[in-house]
Amino acid sequence: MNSIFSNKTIDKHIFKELKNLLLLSDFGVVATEKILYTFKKNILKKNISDTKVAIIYFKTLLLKMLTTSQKFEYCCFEEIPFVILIVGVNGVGKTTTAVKLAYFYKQLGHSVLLAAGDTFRSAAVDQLVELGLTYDIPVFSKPIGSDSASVVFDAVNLAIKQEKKILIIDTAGRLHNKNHLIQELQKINRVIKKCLPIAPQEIFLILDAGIGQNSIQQAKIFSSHIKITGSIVTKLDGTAKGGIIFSIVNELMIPVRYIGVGEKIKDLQLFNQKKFIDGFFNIKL
Ligand SMILES: Nc1nc2c(ncn2[C@@H]2O[C@H](COP(=O)(O)OP(=O)(O)OP(=O)(O)O)[C@@H](O)[C@H]2O)c(=O)[nH]1
Ligand SMILES: [Mg+2]
Repeated sequence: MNSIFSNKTIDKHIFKELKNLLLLSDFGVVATEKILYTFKKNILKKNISDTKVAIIYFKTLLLKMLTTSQKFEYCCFEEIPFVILIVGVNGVGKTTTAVKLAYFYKQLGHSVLLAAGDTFRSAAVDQLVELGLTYDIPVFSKPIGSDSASVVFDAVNLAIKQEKKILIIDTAGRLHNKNHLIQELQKINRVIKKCLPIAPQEIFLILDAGIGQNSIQQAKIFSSHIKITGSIVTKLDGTAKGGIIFSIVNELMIPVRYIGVGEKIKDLQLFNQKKFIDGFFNIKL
């Protein structure tokens, strides 16, 4: 961004270079066209020729785009237990993120229970139990092969009985195009509601920033079957440019709530739009 805006004046090349850069940074065609259309229109209308002015306008435009689409009720944990269901395709970081989230809330002083809803993969329960032991967070689990919905049913009842403030349910990775797996997720959702009609208060879709625009297809299909309340974009510490966040927020109107920035327990951050956009430029507004 800085090198594109390093010229003294605005000319037609800048629009083309911006378009290429946004596409290469995973903004996707729809968000890229929308951003450039508004940028170009206003630059020409307001007769802006100074790149310093243009860069400030461009940053403001990006920020506005994220903030207007990024509306959500922030959870206040009034109703307890506050149930968070973690969903997503294989390997995107669901289990790690569930534990990072649990740790994050624990540090804020909340009582948290984790539930091992992934009963498919042989190592899945062990992975969660081990992480729970490491960070002193209780984990409810049943042996591998148990019905996932029955684990969830017992976990919600236990969280109610023990008056836990937050219950975070990890689930098995499922391909968005495998119908029976998506139906199983709907069943888990129904079972939670049976125990606690207002729950799950949050359904977080975990998306891997490293796979770029493929995430959009995943998010479209998941949200056509289950009400996703927010997304957590992981692996932003890698080579991913992060433009995918604009597509998620703009095209799908799914707010990005947290971002994963590494493999360590503290590598989870509340998504901050302004900080995120600043990261594209290395220049503060
Ligand atoms: N660099 C980096 N790695 C991450 C991040 N989040 C998760 N990972 C890594 O991604 C890998 C998969 O993480 P898991 O949490 O096991 O993923 P999952 O979605 O639960 O996987 P399945 O249960 O097999 O579907 C692990 O090696 C994690 O350490 C992140 O934000 N940054
Ligand atoms: Mg997992």
